[in-house]
Amino acid sequence: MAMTRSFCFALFVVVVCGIFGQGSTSTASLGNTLETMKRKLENLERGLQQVQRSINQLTRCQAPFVQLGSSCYLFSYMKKSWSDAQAYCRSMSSHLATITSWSEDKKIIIYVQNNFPDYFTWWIGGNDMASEGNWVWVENNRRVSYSNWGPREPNNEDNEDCMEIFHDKKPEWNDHLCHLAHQFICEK
Ligand SMILES: [Ca+2]
Ligand SMILES: [Ca+2]
Ligand SMILES: [Ca+2]
Repeated sequence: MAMTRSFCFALFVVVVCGIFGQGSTSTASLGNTLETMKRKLENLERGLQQVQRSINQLTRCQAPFVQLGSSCYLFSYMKKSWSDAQAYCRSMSSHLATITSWSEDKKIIIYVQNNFPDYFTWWIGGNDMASEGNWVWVENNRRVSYSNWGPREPNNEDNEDCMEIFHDKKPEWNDHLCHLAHQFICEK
């Protein structure tokens, strides 16, 4: 009888240990599965964000804007004063173009030469309205560092405070009278 009791006790221990042992294995396995699913969800979320960025990029630059390199421009056939041109650009969620490198300048020059050979003047975003001789971009009020002024420009003749690309023999920058109506280039 004593032996039967010992045997039963041993059996009980084996069964209980088995149940609890299996339980901890299942818990660990569930934890691993959840961890894997979490990683997959995180990857999926990153993928979706990437797709969203690509969609934003594609829809950001639609006609009448054109993509040149990493920026998006509108070359306007309309003629407006510099301030009206900037207001128009703003109404199109953009600003008069900020040209910050020869690489960007060259892309714009080539585009203008190829597509608008008969258009000679284009307002862009530089101006020295606030302080004579201190040229800033209207987009962000940052100082103009890269520049492509023509010979003896800017000359502030009759108080010229607005920047244009003057496309004669070769396209260069000139300061001109802000109230004059010119074509213009918006950027976003
Ligand atoms: Ca720019
Ligand atoms: Ca000036
Ligand atoms: Ca000038």
